[in-house]
Amino acid sequence: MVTLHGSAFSTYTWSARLALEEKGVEYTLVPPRLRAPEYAALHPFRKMPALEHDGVRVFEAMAVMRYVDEAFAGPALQPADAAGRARMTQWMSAYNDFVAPHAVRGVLIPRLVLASRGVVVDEGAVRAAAANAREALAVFEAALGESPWLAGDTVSLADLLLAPTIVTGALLAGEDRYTDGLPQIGAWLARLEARPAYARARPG
Ligand SMILES: N[C@@H](CCC(=O)N[C@@H](CS)C(=O)NCC(=O)O)C(=O)O
Repeated sequence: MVTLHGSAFSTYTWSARLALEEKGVEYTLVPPRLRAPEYAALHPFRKMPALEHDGVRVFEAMAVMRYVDEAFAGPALQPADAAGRARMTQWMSAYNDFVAPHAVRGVLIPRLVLASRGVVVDEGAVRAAAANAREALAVFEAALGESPWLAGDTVSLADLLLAPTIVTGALLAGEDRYTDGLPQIGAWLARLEARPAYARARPG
């Protein structure tokens, strides 16, 4: 029995769901009670996603996704060789450090979450974050000009980590759209969207 604590709006939760769907794992998605005292036992930093499976608890998207790939049967989502695996981890780490802080925390959360709660958004900060996200994504764009997937010839956890941020960014307008002018990323996303797991994991 697998329980994933996370919300539909969360890009990191969506990435974990993509991994679960690619593996064909049945799971229950539970809205997280981030502020509840007991949630600290699932995720001491009170974020999502967090996963529970037969007494195992894992937090942090990257760890959750690796666990899903390694604990269950189904197609491997990590390269078997050391170089390929390092390449996958490199792109996951680069996503966490250079894309997510700008794209997710700097643009998506202010525009799609905070604004709907009536919080006044700092326009200059969002513009700067979108520009930073665009600059970081140009590096991913160049990599995807060299190989169909971030870690090489096969889809991996790195692709599943990045995808929700690209799909959600494309919903934005004007200067917020950090996804414009990235044709290799567009073609890569079309490849990912054609996979059956993608449709099953897509929120709403
Ligand atoms: N380092 C964490 C980041 C997770 C994260 O930032 N999750 C966001 C949603 S995408 C969250 O929990 N936001 C709720 C909050 O901060 O209150 C991971 O990789 O899982």
